[in-house]
Amino acid sequence: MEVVSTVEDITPPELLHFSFSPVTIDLSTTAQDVNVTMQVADDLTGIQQSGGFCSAIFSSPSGMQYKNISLFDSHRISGDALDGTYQRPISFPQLSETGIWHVIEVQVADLIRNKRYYYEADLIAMGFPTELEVVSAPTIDAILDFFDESVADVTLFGIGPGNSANGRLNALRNMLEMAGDLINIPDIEGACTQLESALGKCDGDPLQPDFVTGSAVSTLYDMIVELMTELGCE
Ligand SMILES: [Ca+2]
Repeated sequence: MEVVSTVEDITPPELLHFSFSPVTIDLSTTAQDVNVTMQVADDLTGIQQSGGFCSAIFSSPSGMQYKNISLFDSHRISGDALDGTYQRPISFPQLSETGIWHVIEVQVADLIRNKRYYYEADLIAMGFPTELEVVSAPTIDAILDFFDESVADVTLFGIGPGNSANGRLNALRNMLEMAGDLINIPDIEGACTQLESALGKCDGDPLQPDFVTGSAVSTLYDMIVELMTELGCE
């Protein structure tokens, strides 16, 4: 009788937990950290101790921006190499793409590099979160850019009796520009007053005739409201 004893590790680790916190970040005024937590277990060799044994990739809404986070031994907050929980913050800078970012891949590997990949559908099936909402209030420059682009696209144009349409379009732009000057002083109260007036010219309220119309108006309105919220207007 021949007894062959082979001890080999041919099994990649398993992801037991994946989460991140918070699930919504606001980049209006500063960069924000998102804390990524992973619990990973392996049968024999344990988690690879260097070179990013486990990692996660966040993809921006357009797919043009990626955030890759690698978790090392030093990030283990409990357990051991055979079953441990790891946590590490990942920083999202200001001006990152806004919208819903997705965790598109989590990779885990053991000491001899047996690897396992979890894609977004796998993570969802396992009950783990994959969506991170990134929000940021628009700057006055972004609003003015949107205004000018919309005028160029003819999705925003002036309305008014007689020949007043163009004058009203320009008047609204001047209000926004003035708000920008006041923000820079800074005279936030004055800026809020200007923005409030601008809002009244594109809110669709029949009691106060709008200065502009077109398919871009609702977005313009939303951008002004977001900026006012950010400034703390009221
Ligand atoms: Ca293994």
